Amino acid sequence: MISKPVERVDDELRKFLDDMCATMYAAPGIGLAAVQVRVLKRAVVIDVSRDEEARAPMHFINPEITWVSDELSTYDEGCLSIPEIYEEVERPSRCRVNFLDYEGAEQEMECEGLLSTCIQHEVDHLNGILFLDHLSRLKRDRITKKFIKARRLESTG
Ligand code: GNR
Ligand code: NI
Repeated sequence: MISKPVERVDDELRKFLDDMCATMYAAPGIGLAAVQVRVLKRAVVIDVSRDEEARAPMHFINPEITWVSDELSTYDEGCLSIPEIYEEVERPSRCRVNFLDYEGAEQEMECEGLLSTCIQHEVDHLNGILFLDHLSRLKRDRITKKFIKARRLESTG
């Protein structure tokens, strides 16, 4: 499921981005891709500030990762689309991303730390990839089985 490029950054899109932020804060999460609210647009919001008093939402429209570092780092990732599962995922430590901002202006940003991990996680969503796809087959199978079992328990009460 691949999300489609945004054609125009207008008030309607900005309203949608504001709604996405509200959903992200309510979850709560540090990032959200439009596909997670069932809209197949290449739009992402992120706030890694972790300070409820001073929110710092970032908006990434049509984000493209143009460079990644050879150096890798590992982060214990979670995903709002895969509740209650947390796994260590290895990704490039740093990356550069091109995108349109809230005003529709072209931006380039070099990211590191949690922001780098998060933007890579979100761009994956736009390309139909989940963090589970970065795990070993063994780990992924184990999680899939856990989900199947949980669903079976739900249906049998
Ligand atoms: O809230 C989230 N936390 C998180 C932690 C580590 C790496 C990525 C993330 S993103 C996640 C929210 C989400 O699912 N975004 O798609
Ligand atoms: Ni996610």
